Amino acid sequence: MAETAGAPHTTHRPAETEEASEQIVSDEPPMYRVLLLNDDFTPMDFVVQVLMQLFGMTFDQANIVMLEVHHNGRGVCGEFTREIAETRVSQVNQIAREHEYPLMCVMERAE
Ligand code: TYC
Repeated sequence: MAETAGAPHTTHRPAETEEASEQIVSDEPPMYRVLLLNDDFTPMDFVVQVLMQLFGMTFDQANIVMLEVHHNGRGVCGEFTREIAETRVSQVNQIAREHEYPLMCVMERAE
């Protein structure tokens, strides 16, 4: 069943035994972290432009995130609900492929 706005979000957390597992019910939707991954080919200024266009960052914010990725291998673009995160990941990967850069964007569940 599709989740509607305002519906409770149920998370099943597996535990050691089935008996010990628990259902956690929250009003908050699950959040997903969108991450950029480093590569040796995508130009720095292209990454900065993508962060500004798709994540609404200022030039200075985008530079900080780009350099974080460049130095540490990955960096956080933001945390979003699942649909928005999926859309941002697709948009980054699509614009990167259009320009024939290997830039990679992924998402992970934010706890
Ligand atoms: N490492 C790239 C370079 O030296 C720059 C880069 C930064 C690439 C962030 C990808 O997500 C990235 N041109």
